[in-house]
Amino acid sequence: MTRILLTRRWPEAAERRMAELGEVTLNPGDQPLTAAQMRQALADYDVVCPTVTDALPAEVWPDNPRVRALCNYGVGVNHIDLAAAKARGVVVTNTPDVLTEATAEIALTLLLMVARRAGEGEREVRAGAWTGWRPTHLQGQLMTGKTVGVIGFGRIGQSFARKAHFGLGMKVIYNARNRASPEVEAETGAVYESSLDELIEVSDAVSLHCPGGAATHHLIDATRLARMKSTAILVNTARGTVVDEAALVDALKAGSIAGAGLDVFEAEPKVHPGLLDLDNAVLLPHLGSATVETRVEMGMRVAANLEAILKGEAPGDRVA
Ligand code: 8YV
Repeated sequence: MTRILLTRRWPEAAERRMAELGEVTLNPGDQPLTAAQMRQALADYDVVCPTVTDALPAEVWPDNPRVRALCNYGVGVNHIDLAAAKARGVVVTNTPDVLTEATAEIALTLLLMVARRAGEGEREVRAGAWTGWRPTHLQGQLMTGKTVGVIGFGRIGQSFARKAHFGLGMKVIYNARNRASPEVEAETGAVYESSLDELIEVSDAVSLHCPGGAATHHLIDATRLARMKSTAILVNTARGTVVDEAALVDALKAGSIAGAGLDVFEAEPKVHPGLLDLDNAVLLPHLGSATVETRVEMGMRVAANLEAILKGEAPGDRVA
């Protein structure tokens, strides 16, 4: 019987589906594995299904791993050293597509929350500090008709562009390693900008949709933050490491940008203490894919990948 480990709690329907594929070990306490527990898991199981909270660097691998597949629950795989897995003949899969809309929705949520000062307003009401309507109260910025710069133009970046352009009437420009096809540009309403710095300078809001990892580490640093308009908003639903969090705190404090909406952080679940005091930052606990439908579908996608692997077929979402 194939020994399968789910490192965290999954929605019940998805856990049941995984149990049809082998002898499944669940994590009812939902505590993240330590590095030592992960090393042991790689030695004891045929299949490990990690999440973003499981670090899998080269050093964690035991000498004689039993694991043949890492079926990640999530699309981002920056927490897994893919070369180290590959070197050991281990197949790695992820769960694209099913979380695209949910993550794009969270980016839009953050954009509007920051622009319309929704976090501040909510805190004020709950604190009993609201003194009533007045013309000068908590004036934010209209996003309709403004320019949003999208950095990274995969499925989530494209979905966000569509929602911002066709939903909010925003002008969308994007920068990515590869320019999208004319069909995709037409269908998303997005215009390619070959210069990242130019995109950053002209945008009223910048939304990050690139992968994490070394190639994008601190892509948004103090210099790029300084290039942004003083009225601009930064939204990060990608990976915390894409933004230099300390530099962002400085920029927000100095008012060199207007605000930031963050769903991801450099050292999750730790949040830079400077961010906690800032009214112009909206902070969410990595909720990008957190809808009931999406989290079940992510599990089903893992199951589909694993089923293919167990049959000796190529899994749909192989990343290594
Ligand atoms: C997931 C995400 O919930 O899929 C991703 O890459 O960032 C999240 O939406 C998380 O990664 C689960 O592993």
